[in-house]
This record gives sequence, structure tokens and C-alpha cells, in this order.
Amino acid sequence: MSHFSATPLDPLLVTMDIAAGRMSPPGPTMVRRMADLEGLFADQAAWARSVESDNPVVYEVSSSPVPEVPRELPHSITTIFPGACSNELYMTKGHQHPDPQGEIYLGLSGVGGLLMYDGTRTEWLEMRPGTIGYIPPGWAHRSVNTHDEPYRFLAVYPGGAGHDYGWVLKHGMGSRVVARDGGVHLLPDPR
Ligand code: M6P
Ligand code: ZN
Repeated sequence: MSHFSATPLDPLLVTMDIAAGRMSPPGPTMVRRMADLEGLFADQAAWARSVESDNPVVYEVSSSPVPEVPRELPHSITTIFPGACSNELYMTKGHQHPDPQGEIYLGLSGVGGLLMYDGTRTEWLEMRPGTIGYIPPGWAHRSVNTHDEPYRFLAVYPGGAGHDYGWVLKHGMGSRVVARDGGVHLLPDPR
């Protein structure tokens, strides 16, 4: 079966409802609860307690109808809610692109960070409304909410890039992002 859409999309106007983290017309949506982040937070006992208590929504993703197929440029708004597991801030699972291709994030509301790891080096970009974080090909990427309101960003990525979650489970992200003493800190996470 071909990866390419039989019929390319027509030009499309998409409206972002930034306050709600939604796109119109809507495409697929995804909700990730604490149970979906198994093996990612350092304090696994705290993770298990959180899953057992109310299994909170950590983040959600609302996409436009542009599909994840080669040549297309799918895009989505991700909302990471404020919170922490033990002291590790709420974050996305993080992934590599099996087909190494770049991606851009545009901060929409709230404050967060874009953590990137190429297996050797860790990079951290502070993201605010209006800032663009560029993810070069080959860098795993994870987003983190560093403040006390929802952090929202727009992602635009190549439809054929794919999502490899196993790479991050195995190699980590080089650093963990924790709240401590009223500040946000990156702690080395050697594997
Ligand atoms: C952004 C994009 C998506 C990604 C989503 C959630 O919207 O990078 O491709 O799926 O964030 O991140 P993750 O897939 O790591 O859970
Ligand atoms: Zn990506």
C-alpha cells in the first residue's frame, strides 16, 4: 500500500481557538493520561500512586484534518496541563522521528520548554507565546509545562516522519526537568 494519500488535500483554512486548544475544522484528537506515561517519570512509585488515585490528564493534542502521510504537513495544538509527578514537571512522552526530519513548534499560550536530545547533547529552549522552537532532524523532543497555567503550542511536522517512543524509553532525554526551591531545574539523567 502506498504511503501517499490517493487524493492530496485542497488548500485549507484552519482556525485556532488558542484559549481552548482546538482547531477548526477539527481532525484527530488525543488525550494522554498519567497511565499513558509509564516508565517516563523518574519516581515510578509516585507515578503509580497518581495512576491509582485519579489518573489525571497530563496533556491533549488537537490536530487539523491534514493527515500524517508523506509530503503533507500535519499540524496540531498540544496543551500540557500544569502539574508534577513527585517534582518532575508534566511533560509529553517525547519521541524520535524514525525518518529523521525536522519539526517546528510555535508557543501559543502559557510558558514551557522544549527539551531535545541527540543521544549525546541535551538542548533546552524556553517557549513563550510567539517563540518558535526548531527541532533539527535526529533530535528526540519532549515538551514540558514549567508554569502554573496550561502551556499550549502549535506543532508543524512532516507527515512521513513517524513517531518512535521506544527510543526515548531506552535512551531517556539526557535531562529531567524538575521544580525545586521555587525554580525550574534541568537535572542530568545519564543512562
Ligand atoms: C506535538 C507533535 C506531535 C506529537 C505531540 C505529542 O503536537 O510533536 O507529533 O504527537 O506533540 O507529543 P508525543 O507524541 O511525544 O506524545
Ligand atoms: Zn515530532
